[in-house]
Amino acid sequence: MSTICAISTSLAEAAIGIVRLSGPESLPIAKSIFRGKDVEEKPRYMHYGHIMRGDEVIDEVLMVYYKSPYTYTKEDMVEINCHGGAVALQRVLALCLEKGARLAEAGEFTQRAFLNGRLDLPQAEAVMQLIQAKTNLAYDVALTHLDGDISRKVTEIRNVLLELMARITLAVDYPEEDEEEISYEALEEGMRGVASSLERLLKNAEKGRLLEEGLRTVILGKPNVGKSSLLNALSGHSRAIVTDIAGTTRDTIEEKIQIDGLPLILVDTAGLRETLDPVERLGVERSKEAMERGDFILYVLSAEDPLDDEDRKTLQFLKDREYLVIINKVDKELTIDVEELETYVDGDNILYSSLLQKKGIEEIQDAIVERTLGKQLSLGEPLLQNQRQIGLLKEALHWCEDAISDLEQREAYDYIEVNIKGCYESLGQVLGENTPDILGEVFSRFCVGK
Ligand SMILES: Nc1nc2c(ncn2[C@@H]2O[C@H](COP(=O)(O)OP(=O)(O)OP(=O)(O)O)[C@@H](O)[C@H]2O)c(=O)[nH]1
Ligand SMILES: [Mg+2]
Repeated sequence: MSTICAISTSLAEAAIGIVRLSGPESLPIAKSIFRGKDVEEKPRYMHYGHIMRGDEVIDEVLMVYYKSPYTYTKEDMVEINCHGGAVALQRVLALCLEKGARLAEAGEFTQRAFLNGRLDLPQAEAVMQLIQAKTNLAYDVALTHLDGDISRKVTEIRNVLLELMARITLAVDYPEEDEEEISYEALEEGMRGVASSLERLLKNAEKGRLLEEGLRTVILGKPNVGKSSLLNALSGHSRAIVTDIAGTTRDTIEEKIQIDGLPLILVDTAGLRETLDPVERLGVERSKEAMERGDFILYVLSAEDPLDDEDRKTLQFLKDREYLVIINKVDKELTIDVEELETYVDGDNILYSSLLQKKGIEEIQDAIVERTLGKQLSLGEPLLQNQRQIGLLKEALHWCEDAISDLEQREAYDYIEVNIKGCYESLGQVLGENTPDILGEVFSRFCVGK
């Protein structure tokens, strides 16, 4: 294995920067360019000294030696804490290269950590996700992946599959053993359990997508109820024009915002009403399209307007959607019939605001987060975002569904086993494995030689 090195920190002007080495030659290379106390004797200690090219001082540094296998890559590693900024770092790096290290490729330290078994593949992928996270929420999700939540869940599912395969193998290959033969019903039940676990993971992954792309949140309601005021309140500046003229917003307006790290694409729309004005009518059409394409709907009503048929028509659609109803203008007289409203929508989804007086905005923000990601995140199920993993899970689900339909048809066991094995192997690829040791598992579990 070659020894790799790289600048592991930013090249921007900074107090310190780190050049990192990994591989068997890390220590010899480091010793050949370091003048200071002997680094070999005390791993994990910071050693003060200078990086030298012959008699020339290159930089004043602190150096740490990490002894294999207790390192990030499980190989011998050295970290040289140099002065920050591009010059010092590039000088030290160049010297390491001269002494025989090779420039690391992108992600190569983490790749080695994976190849040497310190991280599994989803954990290695989580490292990249951590570094790339743009919001607190995305970062927290990546942390749960680094902690191994994906592997735990996938392994749990695989263990079920392994058990089923082992019992099939036993029934097919060793029919003379008096272990009770597994029934079609039991197999079917097992595979249905696996299917629903996979479906849950994939459904959660849909939430993961929202974290990356942003939750399309469409603000709907009749003219003049305060839709544009809501967009402005949530985005914290005057993005959309607000007037007391009904029909002010004629086209959909989009604005990217974040609430507690949840990225949102807010869409303000033209007020819903029957109108003869051709421009406004087009706007209303677009509002309806936006409603279709939205992940989440904020339906705004005015406290002083009774519900009308236009409202009723839209409210009916909300049941099947993720939504909140916001009764705005509560600074005015509350003439809206909340009881009737509750025949259309869940009372828990109704919030009150006075955007004019800046009241109720925080409650709206909290409710959006809670209703979209909050609940999901606290469930403790992994929130997958990685397309490779999602693709493999879909593949696994496919095998699983094939197995179930074969079971329903009472196909031969070894036929069914192929599908179960396909499912198992797809999941193995999630973890970065290729060859499952099924036979070993059979013998260890069932003591056939007995
Ligand atoms: N009293 C009161 N007025 C409000 C409140 N929120 C908004 N308004 C006023 O209501 C009027 C309409 O607000 P907008 O935000 O433009 O309403 P809209 O739903 O976007 O209207 P259209 O774009 O025409 O469909 C403006 O004059 C706002 O100042 C509120 O909480 N209380
Ligand atoms: Mg408007």
